[in-house]
Amino acid sequence: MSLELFSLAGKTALITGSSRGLGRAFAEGLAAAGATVILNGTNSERLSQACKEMSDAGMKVDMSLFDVTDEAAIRAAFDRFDAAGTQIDILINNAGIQFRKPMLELDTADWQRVIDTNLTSAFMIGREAAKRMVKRGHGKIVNIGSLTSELARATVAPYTVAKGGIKMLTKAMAAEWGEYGLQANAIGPGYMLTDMNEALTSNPEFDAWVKARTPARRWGRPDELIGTAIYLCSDASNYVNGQIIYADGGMISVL
Ligand code: GCO
Repeated sequence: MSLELFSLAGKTALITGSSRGLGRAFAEGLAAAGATVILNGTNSERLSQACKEMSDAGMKVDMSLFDVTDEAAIRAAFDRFDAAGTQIDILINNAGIQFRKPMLELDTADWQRVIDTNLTSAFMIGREAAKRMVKRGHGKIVNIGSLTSELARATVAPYTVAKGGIKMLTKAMAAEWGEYGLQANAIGPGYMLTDMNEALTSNPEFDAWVKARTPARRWGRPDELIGTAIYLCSDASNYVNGQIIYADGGMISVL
């Protein structure tokens, strides 16, 4: 048995929401494992900058600008991949937003926007990728869940519901696509040091709560998710399907 099992050499990975945060960490990690990575986002300037930085660092990288909630744009992106002969071997459905407000005050439009971005997008993009992966008899889909895939926190209901849905969508993907040689799994990050959580990390009470509630007694860094991502995107996990792996410093395992 060699570490070749974890190599992504010759593979192409599409990572949604990857110009910054967790998505950028996944992109750099998979590139370091040998993959060609395709960055995705909706901000052309930020995406181009990320692409340049990674290319200048010697990584094999490309970019695909599309809104993960726009079905026509998703289909057009995959048509472009087909026309260019680009085979998406790995999909990481990472794109997501957060919107913190108590449900009694929450507008339905804001609820729907979070569900569309964090959950329905993973279905739509997963479907387009799987249509092609099924024909080839192999493919890896990694959906990004959350601690809120299991536990609810007040004021983040749409995010929680979407991430709970991500856990079950992952199982549904395994149920329907496992027989065609695809593996669909999920990663459940803990409280990570990202832009999305800036309002929390800069709140002394919340910061203290995270550190007291987490066995590791600290926030996680985006790069600490890379090993789990490489494992789930590589041949090392070919008999793992429908699972969610929590990289959360132990938080979800303790009261
Ligand atoms: C929040 C946070 C969490 C984390 C992460 C935890 O407001 O509670 O944004 O949702 O981001 O998802 O796993």
